[in-house]
Amino acid sequence: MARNRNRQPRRYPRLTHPLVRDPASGELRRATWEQALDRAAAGFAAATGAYGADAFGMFSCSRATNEMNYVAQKFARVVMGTNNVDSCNRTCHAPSVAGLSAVFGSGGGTSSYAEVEDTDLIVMWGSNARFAHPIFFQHVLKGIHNGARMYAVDPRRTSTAEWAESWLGLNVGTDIPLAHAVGREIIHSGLANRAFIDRATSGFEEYAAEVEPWTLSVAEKVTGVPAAAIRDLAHAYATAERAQLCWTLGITEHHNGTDNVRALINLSLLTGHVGRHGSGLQPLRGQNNVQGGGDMGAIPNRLPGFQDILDPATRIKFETAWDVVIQPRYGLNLTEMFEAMEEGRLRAVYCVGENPAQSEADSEQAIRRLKALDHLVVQDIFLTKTAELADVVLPATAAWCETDGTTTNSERRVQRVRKAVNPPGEAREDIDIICELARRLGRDWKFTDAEEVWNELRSISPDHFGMTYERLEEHHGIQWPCPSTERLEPSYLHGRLWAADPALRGPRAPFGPVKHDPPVDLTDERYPIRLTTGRRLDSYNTGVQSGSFASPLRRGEYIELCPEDAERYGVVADEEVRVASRRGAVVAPVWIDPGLRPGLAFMTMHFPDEVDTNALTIEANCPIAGTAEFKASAIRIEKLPVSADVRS
Ligand SMILES: Nc1nc2c(c(=O)[nH]1)N[C@H]1C(S)=C(S)[C@@H](COP(=O)(O)OP(=O)(O)OC[C@H]3O[C@@H](n4cnc5c(=O)[nH]c(N)nc54)[C@H](O)[C@@H]3O)O[C@H]1N2
Ligand SMILES: Nc1nc2c(c(=O)[nH]1)N[C@H]1C(S)=C(S)[C@@H](COP(=O)(O)OP(=O)(O)OC[C@H]3O[C@@H](n4cnc5c(=O)[nH]c(N)nc54)[C@H](O)[C@@H]3O)O[C@H]1N2
Ligand SMILES: [Mo]
Repeated sequence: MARNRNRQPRRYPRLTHPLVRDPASGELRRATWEQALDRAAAGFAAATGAYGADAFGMFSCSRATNEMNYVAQKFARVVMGTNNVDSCNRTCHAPSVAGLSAVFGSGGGTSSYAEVEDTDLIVMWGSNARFAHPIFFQHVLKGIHNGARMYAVDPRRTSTAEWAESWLGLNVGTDIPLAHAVGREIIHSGLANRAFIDRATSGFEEYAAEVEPWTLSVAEKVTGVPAAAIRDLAHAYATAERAQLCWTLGITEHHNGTDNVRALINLSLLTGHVGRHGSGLQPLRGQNNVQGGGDMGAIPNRLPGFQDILDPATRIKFETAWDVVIQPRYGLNLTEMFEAMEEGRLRAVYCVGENPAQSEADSEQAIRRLKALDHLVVQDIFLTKTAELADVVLPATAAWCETDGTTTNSERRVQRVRKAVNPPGEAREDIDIICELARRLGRDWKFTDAEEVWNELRSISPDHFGMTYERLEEHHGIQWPCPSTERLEPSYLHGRLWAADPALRGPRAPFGPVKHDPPVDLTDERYPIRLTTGRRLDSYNTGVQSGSFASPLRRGEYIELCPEDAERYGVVADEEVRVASRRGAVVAPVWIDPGLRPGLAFMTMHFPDEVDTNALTIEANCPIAGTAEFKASAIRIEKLPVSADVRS
């Protein structure tokens, strides 16, 4: 059988000089900065000149600094005149932001990392933090050491679940039934926090009616989790003095991701586990600065400081500061921009530090749409698959070691990053490149350094006003909100909900009576296996950055199956099989994981040049947040004819 043991991922060349597509040969050729910038700017001007400002879209980099994201969204809004700006938040935690904002008015996680060390219960729901958030997980381990209990809710018995007191191995896409059964059990056992519900929430009766049919035994049938384990989680969560409910993509990357998030928030409202030290909600964010990118306004519906574009007073403030008229409507999000490419409404894209040709669900469709653009400019540190499709490729510095600035982590903590090494070749800072393009398109922008950008942001974002670079150094990072230069706010959000004085309590937090809605890509006789996709500790996203080092510890892509399924399909470890979904097919070797359950398979997204997992996934999007259902596809596996071995 074909063996893949020694496969190593593709290494991407670091970009050291600009590239421009030669019209005669169709090839990307080395160009001077002047040539590349002129060509990039001319293409943007041509597209918007012919089709209007909304024919332009910007993808902003969640690996880069806050300052870069601030300048990027300002470029879209001020230079190009559109709110079409977004980032990778759309593919991961947009449902968390949408759900939290709808309930609390703010999209940030409510607690701090340190609070998991000082709590009584940690619930890791759809999160493999041991692999994907190893720094946060150190705090979790300290919490367990300090006596906290931990529960894990995940279809797979993950490395995170290994540390838990109880693992609830649910069927993919059944989180709402599970959460509703937990809620019903809490209500029926008289463990709901009536005082908190009465004083700080709304919509309890409607919620109680919605969860009423979800008895433990009904939920057991739908979720696959034993009734006793559901009951145990309900009692542990409701009776804990303090509890942290943490979630990630197992909750959000579904066609109903925002509803899933609401189902979890409901549990915190039911028990009062929010707005106090040690009790809160932690959506552990994805890329190192995806929180900051959104905070800086690199999203289509918010201006910097998470201020709503639809609010006229906010718009006037920014219009005055930026000397521009801001469109009084939300722009297109990343998902909608891809749909607009298909329909010919979006003609030019400026893609900074994103690799959508490999990270979007249904990659064949995504590549076709990118190819249909009149003008694609990619600004990256490596020659990615997306860059290979571009008209102009601009080499940037790597934010994490070659630039100055700040980033914001998932506990809302803004921290300094500093330039440690010089960039290779002719690579230039992201902010400088954007300003060069702005100058060619009529705005004479020049920032002396990142601090000047930051101070401009501070002047128009009350949540950041108190964070001078000096104070960020002094306090080793500061969490937002930080409206004053004199004091620091509590490390957790929404303490107002507990205020004795109703006038200080602010708006009530509404329960969300959401309904179960199973995955869109149904399993059937032809596609009997549920495929879920995710991450491993040793690799990063589409592998562009992590692919550049070779490690004997790292295995490439596999289709992971449980031993029973391997036997059922007559396949053995390392055997190459064809994996097919309703959208595409790939060939991958088999890995046997006893942590999976029958009918469930797992693949990563880390080695798309070798095995393009996203050729299989479905672009079924959450209507509220636009996030695709990466976590639930239907597949089948087929044995390959013996002659196929020859290819390896
Ligand atoms: N090492 C490493 N770390 C990373 C990354 C990386 O690529 N590599 N990427 C970063 C990014 S961008 C992000 S967004 C985060 C993501 O961090 P995580 O969300 O923790 O990572 P995933 O592995 O994508 O998914 C988490 C878990 O969801 C489970 N799951 C699947 N379907 C369901 C379901 O229906 N219900 C429930 N409850 N769970 C389900 C999966 O089995 C998986 O264990 O990680 C960040 N950190
Ligand atoms: N099947 C499947 N697909 C998924 C997911 C899944 O769970 N399953 N998860 C989704 C999620 S959560 C995410 S976040 C996306 C990730 O999707 P992407 O963001 O498209 O993928 P990355 O590989 O993280 O690409 C980031 C790019 O930024 C570049 N970069 C890094 N630093 C800098 C810098 O300082 N400046 C510039 N200009 N560029 C820089 C890197 O070289 C890289 O090309 O994938 C999504 N796709
Ligand atoms: Mo992400």
